[in-house]
Amino acid sequence: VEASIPEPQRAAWSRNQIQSFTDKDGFEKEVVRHVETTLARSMFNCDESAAYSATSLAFRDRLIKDWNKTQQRQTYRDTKRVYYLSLEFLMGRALDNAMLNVGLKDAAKGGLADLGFRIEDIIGQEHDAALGNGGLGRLAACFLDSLASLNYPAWGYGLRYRYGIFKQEIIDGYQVEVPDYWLDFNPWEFPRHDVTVDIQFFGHVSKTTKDDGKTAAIWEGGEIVQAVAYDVPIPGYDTPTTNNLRLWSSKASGGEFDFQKFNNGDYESSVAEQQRAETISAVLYPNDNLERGKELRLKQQYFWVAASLYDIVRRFKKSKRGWNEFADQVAIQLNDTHPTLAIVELQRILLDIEGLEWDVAWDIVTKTFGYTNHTVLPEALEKWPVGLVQYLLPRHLQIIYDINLYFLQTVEKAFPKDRDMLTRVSIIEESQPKMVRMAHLAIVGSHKVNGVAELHSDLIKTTIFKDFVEVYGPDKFTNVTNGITPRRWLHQANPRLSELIASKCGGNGFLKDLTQLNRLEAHAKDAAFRREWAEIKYANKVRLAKHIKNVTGVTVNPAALFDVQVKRIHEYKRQQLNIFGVIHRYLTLKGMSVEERKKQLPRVSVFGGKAAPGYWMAKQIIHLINAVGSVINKDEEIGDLLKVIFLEDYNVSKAEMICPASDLSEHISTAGTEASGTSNMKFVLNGGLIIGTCDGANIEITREIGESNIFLFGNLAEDVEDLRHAHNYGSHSIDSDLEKVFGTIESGTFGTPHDFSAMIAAVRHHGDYYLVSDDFHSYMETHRLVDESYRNQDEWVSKCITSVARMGFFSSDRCINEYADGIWNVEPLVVQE
Ligand code: F55
Repeated sequence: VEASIPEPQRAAWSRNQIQSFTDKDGFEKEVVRHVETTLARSMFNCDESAAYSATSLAFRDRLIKDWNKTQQRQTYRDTKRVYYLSLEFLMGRALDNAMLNVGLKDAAKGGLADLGFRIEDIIGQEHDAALGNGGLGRLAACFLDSLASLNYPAWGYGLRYRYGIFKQEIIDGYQVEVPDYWLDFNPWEFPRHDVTVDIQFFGHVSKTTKDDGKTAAIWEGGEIVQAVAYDVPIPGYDTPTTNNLRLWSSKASGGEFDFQKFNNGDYESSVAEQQRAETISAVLYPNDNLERGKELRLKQQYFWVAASLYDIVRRFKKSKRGWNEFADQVAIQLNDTHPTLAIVELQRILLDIEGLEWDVAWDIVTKTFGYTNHTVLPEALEKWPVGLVQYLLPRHLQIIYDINLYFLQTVEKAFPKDRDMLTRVSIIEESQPKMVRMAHLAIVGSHKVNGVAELHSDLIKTTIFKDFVEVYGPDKFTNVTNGITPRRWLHQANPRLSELIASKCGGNGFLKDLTQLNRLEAHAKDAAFRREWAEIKYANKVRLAKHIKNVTGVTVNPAALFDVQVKRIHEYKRQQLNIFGVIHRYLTLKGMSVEERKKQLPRVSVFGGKAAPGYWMAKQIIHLINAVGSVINKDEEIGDLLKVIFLEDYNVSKAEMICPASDLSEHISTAGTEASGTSNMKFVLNGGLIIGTCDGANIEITREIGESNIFLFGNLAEDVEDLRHAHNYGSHSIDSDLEKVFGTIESGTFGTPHDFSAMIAAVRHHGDYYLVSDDFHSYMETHRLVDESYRNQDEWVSKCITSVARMGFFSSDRCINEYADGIWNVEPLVVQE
């Protein structure tokens, strides 16, 4: 019950909010206050960790005001909201981002200096929020930044994992996984113990007859787990809009313990139940582009989806509108198929709880949802055994069957004699055991389906979802090419470059309208500007070199060409192609006279990325990279000419250091396999060139920056099928240079050859599915072009500047505006301050 306080009194309180700091002195006072009161410590023994905590708390206070106002404004204006449902939000650190977005980083820098700290050290204290695997999770985080920066009324919904993606250690060249417990001190989340939802699992369905004579389904029995909301403020850049990311945490229902059991003396099983409930949000599944069909994963999905929908529906109901207006007020985007049960859950709410007719409900559902696909790899497409769904969510399975029935009826009308068509598009796969195909359900339940880069969006229309294009027509399928936020990936990661760019682009406007980068183009030919540009790149390389020395003990020459491939380790991303290429380079150098060697360009090959713990081949690739590094890095004949570094525990905050330090980055997936890629965008935006295949967003990057500014190589997506066929059925001989590489590995140069035999066999004997041998020659030739190009530094730097000038398209702001226009039909909420 709310206390009845007169409205004018409330308004007065609301106006008279706590004043937050606006300058250095105000910031210092706040830090001291937090150290001495919130943290109950003395300024005399305030270490970096305490300074981080106090600084974060000061900025957190600063955000709360705008956050509350934003929520009030959105409620008051009552406009359509966007809900972004994602099982992953790979946020990275929050403090630096918050300081930059509210425009008070300089104040904090000065204040911390007065207190005896360097701001970089304080920022470095923060633990990454790593609630994601890779590209998909980081995309969700970039989208939140853009949604807030562009003033869209938007919420993110996710799971509050106790353990994010594991921490990677490299021990004797092998990956070892260590749990990432990140919640010890997290000032960026606000527990909402009053915002809870009871989530039901298991049980059974019975039928009742309602007053009007119609039958209704009742889902009863089973068990209840409680979802508790934790809210994270998402500040926009240079705007008061501060949106909300709501993460759900699981808890046993009925509070701390089941008191009935407790009172019956069954203390242990009451604690056990508590722990079982908490398991649901305990850990992020560490697989990228692989679905393993675990029961707990399905529980996670339903738990999160049901809590989110309950919350969304509750908010809608407060507006006192009719259901016919639901889709005008609510847009829900499904980040891949992981939240697809939301479609079924909304239909269940409308049908079973709100009592709407099936067709009326279904119309609302399909108008509400949009689905984004992120992969065509078959092993990543989600399918759940019908039996498992039946057991966990009996009512949902019935609804899925009904959705499928009505859908197949319409297909049959359109394609009367095509039984194969029905089998192919069915939501249920008639296999042993039967499976629910989540992508099919997501397509049928959404009004738009999008891919994440042009090639990928074309591929889904012509391959995995071809039949659905026939059923629905082509307009249901669309493309929204991915983007990245220039705030984090340029301004925050590379402050000096950002400043240099601002000096030529008429200020910081480019951070909100990235197309303004085109003003740089005129300066690519300016020698003085190029010198400044190159000097910044060099300083960034020095910083990375220091980090490399710190963590690996290897000294690298910052004047060498830094060649970087950092991303999840996966055969389709072809880190094996890269390391085979490195071995080939090594053999070539070894075969040279001392005189010849002197003419060669020094290189540092940097690798980084995690392998899914159960992905054996990916772990072998990591082992080979480390084995090669440990031989080459101590070969005195080679010295600075070639170094091979594996940086352990690649994550968002390391990416912020690595991207600005690369000369060349590698995006070399087998054509047609990488849906988009987003690190390609980050590297180019930071003034590095890329070597890549005609895949994903590489193609659009090429179109934007020009063919002469990118090193493309390899076979095209359209040739992949024939090439694979040739490996399996034709006569196919493997590139002789690649055979030399294999021979060297097999001779024991990099340790026990047996350790690497499976990687070689995959190419030689198992059909070379990822076409490493087909692309090896053109890859090596293209690396030769890179070397040649890098020798002409003026031209190289010109290419870098021109490329950056043409990267405006790849802002996630452009991308979010396309979703808002073409899929969500929402508009920004103009802020009048
Ligand atoms: C995680 C879990 C499952 Cl079950 C399936 C996939 C993933 C995952 O992490 N996928 C992923 O990161 N996909 C990537 O999405 C990016 C953003 O759209 C793309 O750029 C990238 O090409 C794609 O691989």
